Order: sequence, then structure tokens, then C-alpha cells
Amino acid sequence: TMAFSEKEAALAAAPSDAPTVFDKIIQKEIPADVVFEDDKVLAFRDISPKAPTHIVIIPKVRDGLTGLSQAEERHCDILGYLMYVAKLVAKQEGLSDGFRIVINDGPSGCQSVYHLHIHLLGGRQMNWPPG
Ligand code: D5M
Repeated sequence: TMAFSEKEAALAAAPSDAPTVFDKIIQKEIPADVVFEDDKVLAFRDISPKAPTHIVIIPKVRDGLTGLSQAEERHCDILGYLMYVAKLVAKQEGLSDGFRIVINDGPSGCQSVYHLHIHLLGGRQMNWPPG
């Protein structure tokens, strides 16, 4: 049986340690609609939004975090901070009625960019279970 649909297979990418498009966004080599930035993290609007508000929150230094499945104990501080920033950005975006955060991991999780990131989605009613 297929692990995922053709559409999901087209979205997902093979796991890789290679540089990603997010490095270029961090280096300001390609533009992004940045909504939050400090020395540790960057948050910008997703290029292919799945909700009225769809923001990607990333660590500026990947440090082996291609995805959550690669997390080690040394990553606990940045992982916690990313969650906190998700909350700050949700508030900044006016998502007072609720929101969804998502971390896609690996091919079955439909991950396409191998630099850990949190999706922040809001501005509409979310469904459960997700697709
Ligand atoms: O999520 C990776 C997300 O990154 C996906 O929703 C598209 C988004 N993306 C990819 N390239 C860009 C650029 N250049 N700007 C903004 N957003 C981008 P994943 O969970 O890996 O599928």
C-alpha cells in the first residue's frame, strides 16, 4: 500500500542535510515577508498559505535540526523558544480566538524543507483530524 497520496508525495521531499531555501531567507538572499525576527529566530509568511494567517517560524541556526526527528537534548532551549515565539506571533497577528501549530516531519509527515520549522495557522476554523 502507498504510504501517502500522489499529491502528498509531490509535496514531500527526501530528508537531506543540504542547505535549504530557508538559509537564503535568513541570509536575505531571497525576500520574505518577515513578521518577527531576533537573534535566534525568524518568522515569515508562508509562500503557499493554507489559512488566512500562515507563518513559518524557524531557528536561524539549524544545528542539525533538519526536522524534529533529529532533535537532541541540546536543542531543548531553541525548541521551547520557537513555541514561545509562535505564541507571540499569534498574538501579534490577532489570533485571539485560537490557532494551530504544526511541525511536519519526514516524508510521511509531508515535510518539504529540511530545516526545522513551526507552521502557525489561523484566521479560519481548523479541522480535526488534519489531512
Ligand atoms: O513546510 C515548508 C513550508 O515552507 C511550505 O509551507 C512552503 C514554505 N516555503 C517554501 N519556500 C518558501 C519561501 N521562499 N518563502 C516562504 N515560504 C516558503 P513543510 O512543513 O516542510 O512542508
